[in-house]
Amino acid sequence: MTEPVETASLETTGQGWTLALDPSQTRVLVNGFQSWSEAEVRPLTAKQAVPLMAWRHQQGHDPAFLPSGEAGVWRSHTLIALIRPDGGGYVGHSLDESRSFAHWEARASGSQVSVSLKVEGPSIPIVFTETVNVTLTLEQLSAQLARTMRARTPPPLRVWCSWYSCYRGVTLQHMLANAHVSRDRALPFDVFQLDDGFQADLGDWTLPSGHFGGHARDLPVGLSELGFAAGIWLAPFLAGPESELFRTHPEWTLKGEDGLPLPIGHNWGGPYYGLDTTHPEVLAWLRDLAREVVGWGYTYLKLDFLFAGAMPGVRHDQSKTRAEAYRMGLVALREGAGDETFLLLCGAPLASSIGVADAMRTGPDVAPLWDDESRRVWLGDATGPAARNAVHTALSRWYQHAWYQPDPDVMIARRELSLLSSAERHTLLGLLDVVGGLRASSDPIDMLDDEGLTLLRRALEISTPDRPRTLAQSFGGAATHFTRGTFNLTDAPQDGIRAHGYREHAHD
Ligand code: 9PG
Repeated sequence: MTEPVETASLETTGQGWTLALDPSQTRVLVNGFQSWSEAEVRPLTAKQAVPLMAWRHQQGHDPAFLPSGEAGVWRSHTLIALIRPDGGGYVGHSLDESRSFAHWEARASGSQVSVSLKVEGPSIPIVFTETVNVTLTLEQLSAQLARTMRARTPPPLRVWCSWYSCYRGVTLQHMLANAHVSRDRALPFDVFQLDDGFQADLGDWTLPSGHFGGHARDLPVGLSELGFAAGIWLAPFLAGPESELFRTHPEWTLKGEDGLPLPIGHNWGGPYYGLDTTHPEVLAWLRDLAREVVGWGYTYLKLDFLFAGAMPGVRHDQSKTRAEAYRMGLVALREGAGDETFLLLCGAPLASSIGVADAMRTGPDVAPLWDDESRRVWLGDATGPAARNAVHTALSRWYQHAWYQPDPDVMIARRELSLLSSAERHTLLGLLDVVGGLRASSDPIDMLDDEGLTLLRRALEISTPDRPRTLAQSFGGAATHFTRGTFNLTDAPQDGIRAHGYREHAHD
């Protein structure tokens, strides 16, 4: 039996639909929980991967609503789309994620498809509708969510980021040296952004690390003399187990049922804790932190590992939903940073950030290699750093340009210290072009020869977001067929496009 499909917005905490769609002819578009979680476009009968390692469930996914791990069952956050071979189909979309999370599931059942929605938190307006054009309907509903949540989409910036060349070894000198060379080569960067490595520990943001060779507050003046704005990375919701922050305020962390601080992820060689963003003292500390860093001269903050504010656990104010707790922490950071400061969020729940974020990482980290196949295929984890993972997920979130400026992560134009082929570098360039949004590079500038500099200059050209020509076809489980060009994310040539390649369509 086929039930009628709602076309008007309705307030709900849960709902189910049975659709007259042939599962073997249907594709599904899903959106993962946070920046690094997978987004994709797959045959409905295929299997949604879930990481084998439990510790990856917190850091790359929502542990309270994991990917299914089952063939024919697809879970998605905020929205879901089912696509027929003619490009029509169904779109389900939440229209407010400021206090609630919308959990969608599509299931192949016999000769039909069933869709269910469960809302975690107070009831929200949603739309579930049939359409002749999934792409356009998804864009329209995403834009509607953006309007309701008062999305900020300031002009995109061009950013040099220290992470993908210095990693945690970054020094004050590295930053200034790259800024110098960029000025000498007249590279059109707006911001030089210091990433992880300058700080003594997670949470101890105002104490420098031993190797940094100065203090983060010393950098903005030097950058400003070279004509660049200053940006800085923080993971403001985290506390390292050895940090001053954790030692002095263990009561500020998210707790387990046993009342003890709850480790919520594993990186930097060990576990770490998350701050309880419903605690008034934590909120005051977050406001002060953002205000202090802006006071040092930073006008651009990359706020990372923000999923920590939304993990399941016991909070000071137990009346708050996870979505509310997250948003309280985020709003505190915005209040401290001020309205003028540019906030790029990363590792962050996506739709719940609309209206506070200026920009958002919409995929996992790029890396100077194409694929980490052992982790992706054999461990079921496509959230790790790899060019393929970044391209795959950021392309499949193209419609999110209404929510914030998308950041598909950095271009890698260098040939040294990189395993990427020329075709793969051009695929990254194609990604930046079709996604629009932020432009970033992390190459050591003096490592670039003329060819590298030309590639970098092209990567820094701002573009308007493109849209898929079709979602009914894909070369590699993502939105790959755009109006400006086609991506081949598979390991074999497709339609004359090299493996891992991008073919721009002739303009006519
Ligand atoms: C700094 C980096 C860079 C980078 C961010 C983020 O899932 N993980 O284990 C995981 C760890 C680090 C990571 C992403 C995912 O990188 O995306 O740009 O700022 O932190 O430590």
